[in-house]
Amino acid sequence: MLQSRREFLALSGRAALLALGANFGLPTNLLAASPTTGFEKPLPLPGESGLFGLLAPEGKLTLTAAASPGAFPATGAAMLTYIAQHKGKTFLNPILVLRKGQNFEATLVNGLDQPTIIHWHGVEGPWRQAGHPSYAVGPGGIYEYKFPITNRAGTYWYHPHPHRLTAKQTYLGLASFFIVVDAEEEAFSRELDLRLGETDIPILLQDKRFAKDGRLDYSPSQDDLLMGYLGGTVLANGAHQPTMKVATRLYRLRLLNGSTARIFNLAFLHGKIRMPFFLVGNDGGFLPAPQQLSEVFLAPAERVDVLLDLRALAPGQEVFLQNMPFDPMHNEMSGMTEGMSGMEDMGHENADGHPSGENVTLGEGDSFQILRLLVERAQTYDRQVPKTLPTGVQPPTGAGVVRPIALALRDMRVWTINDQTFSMDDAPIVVQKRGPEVWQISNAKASMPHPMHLHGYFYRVLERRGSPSQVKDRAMDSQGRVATDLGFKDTVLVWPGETVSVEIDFSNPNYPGEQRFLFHCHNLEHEDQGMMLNVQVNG
Ligand SMILES: [Cu+2]
Repeated sequence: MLQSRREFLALSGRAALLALGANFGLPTNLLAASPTTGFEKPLPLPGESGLFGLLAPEGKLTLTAAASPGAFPATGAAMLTYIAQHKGKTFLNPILVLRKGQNFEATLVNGLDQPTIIHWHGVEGPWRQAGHPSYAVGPGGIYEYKFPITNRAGTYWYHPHPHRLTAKQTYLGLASFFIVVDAEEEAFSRELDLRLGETDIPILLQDKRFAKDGRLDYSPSQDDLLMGYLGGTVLANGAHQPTMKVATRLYRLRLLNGSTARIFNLAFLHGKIRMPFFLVGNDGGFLPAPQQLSEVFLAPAERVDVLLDLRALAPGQEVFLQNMPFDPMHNEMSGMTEGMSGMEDMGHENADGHPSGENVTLGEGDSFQILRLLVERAQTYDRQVPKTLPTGVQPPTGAGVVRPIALALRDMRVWTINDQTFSMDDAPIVVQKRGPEVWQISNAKASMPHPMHLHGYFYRVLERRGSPSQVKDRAMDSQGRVATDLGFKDTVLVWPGETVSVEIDFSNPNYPGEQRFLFHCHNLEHEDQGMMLNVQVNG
């Protein structure tokens, strides 16, 4: 495996860069302070203020993107956050909670030393409200947002989207949840006695590298830009191997992969036993019905909304949210060498083959623990996972203009969509008529998985063809769809060799005039390197 990796590096002349030896894990002085057993610090939970505080805005909100000293839970270093004041309280990266039908009004203040703009990921709004990079504002600049919330109830999020700076700014801290609620969703929560921040927990998963002083280190090599920037430490709500104290009842966990590149394969383990869990929602809100699973892939930008039943456990017992082994399928070299994986090995050795104590990294498909749920108390809880979910989801029809989309690597150097890369002023995809289209997104065999995101609209997944066995094994129907393909998606993971057909309804009447949205890979290194196209939707 490493052999072929090195062949690639030698071919591309990048071996020297790898040998520089970035620090992949927590700084050693910090590791010494927190024993490697881990799981001692509490999971940062969304409270009434502070980092990830719950903020249901009344009136206009100001979000200032700036460095916040001491804010980073893992090390106590500075991190970038969106800072907001609301009703006398200060919030950092507030978890915004909006009601469907409400007007959302916000001012972005750029307190950074470079351009920025906020993208409300999965939140419907006309393109000027959606954080297109052409609207990025410079240091000290402001941008005004105002639009009605028309989404289904669900777990959305927000992060920066300036061209070529999306990965860096998101990585350095600018990311949080945007939760939409409605009456049906509230009835569901009442029925299961769920409360946001207590038994309904948003959890942001991100992998990171650190500088020696504990600050986040975003310094991708040329190779990282091609493959994605992986970190050796996986954080939940900014904390490394935290513990959440729980009772013997049902919990709702809203898991968001906010990593720039890492794909997770998540499971809940009690000892060696995999706890079954119920997938109830994904990117675009509730599924038609709960799906019982034992593991789930979660690519960058995807969300899963799961119910976990802890009633079979006793106080003192624990469950770990864990990454389960899988093939990350970095097959970009398979034209020359078969059967290799890739990045997951590069941290263990320098490019010259000598083991390096510094470069301890986590392979994408490795097994590792992320979060501990520790049962603290017994509780009488008699609610049941419902058979159906609140909002009716009509099955997709598969009708509409068919548009083939090809994802590939050009000259071993740059990822392309239909052999093109991003140009701010061009719109290679033009939706002539505001109706349904079927996009057949094909990923080359010599490739890597690409989580493809569309702004402004949702996908309905129609089918998966040519799926690798680890995906095919999870198919729920003859179309090859997996559980997370049901319902509405804004980011769809396309594995090497796979063709994923999605239906997109472009007839949103709330977007007046010509629109210019984005279609891009949410491996943010890929996006910043140009794996992104403008999509013009005619008025
Ligand atoms: Cu990609």
